[in-house]
Amino acid sequence: MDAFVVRAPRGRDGPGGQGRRPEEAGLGRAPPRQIRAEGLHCDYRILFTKAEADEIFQQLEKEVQYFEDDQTKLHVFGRWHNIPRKQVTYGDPELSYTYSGVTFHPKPWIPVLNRIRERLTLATGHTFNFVLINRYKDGLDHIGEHRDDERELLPRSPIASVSFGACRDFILRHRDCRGSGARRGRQSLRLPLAHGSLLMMHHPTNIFWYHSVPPRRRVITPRVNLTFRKLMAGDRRGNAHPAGTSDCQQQL
Ligand SMILES: O=C(O)CCC(=O)C(=O)O
Ligand SMILES: [Mn+2]
Repeated sequence: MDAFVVRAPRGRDGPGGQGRRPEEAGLGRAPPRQIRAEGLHCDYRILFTKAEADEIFQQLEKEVQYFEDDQTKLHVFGRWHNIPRKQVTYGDPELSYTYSGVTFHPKPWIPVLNRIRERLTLATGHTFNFVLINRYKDGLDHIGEHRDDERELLPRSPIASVSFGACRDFILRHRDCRGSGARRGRQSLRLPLAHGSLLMMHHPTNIFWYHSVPPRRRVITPRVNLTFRKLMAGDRRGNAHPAGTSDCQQQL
């Protein structure tokens, strides 16, 4: 299977928010665009009207308090690096999340995050107990290629990625396309994620596909991305993901 299938709802353009926004047809009625390939199961849609997205973006900019000092560094290949963006986690109090040698404890939910979370549940039927927020001040801020496969994630649960602010390219690449021994050609998929959009990443996408938000020099305005997740509390984790399967070491 070497082709992507992107099924567009009738009368709409490709991913990236270039087409009509759902408020033109009635919010919530626009079906998601289905993005499918081998091991890839994603759905993309505009979730918030432009007015709502503008308001939420401003609230996020005012109210989200990003990590500082030690929590802005990651341990990659034996060295500590400053991450090229700002980051923070919010969520239920009993949860924690570890990647690249750093354990994050979530801050308590704030109203603007609950507003987004409730809309997500209404639109998708899924509930989420944790969110990782990344703020990219401009196109130089980025996130390297990785999979969301941390051991705390509830097995087979979806990840809901909501974006506000500047539109940035989200690149998906099959795991067999990576490295010198790649068994496939340069197969990747570019999804421009628009202001107010939702990308649902369903199982098994994060087993077979890596994703990244690469630098884009022409982007000069900020973007905030929120990935809502379903985490298991420490005492429920057991061996859901065998130790060592997570390779988020490359999540710089
Ligand atoms: O900013 C994005 O769209 C992706 C962020 C991401 O991959 C993550 O938080 O794990
Ligand atoms: Mn990710």
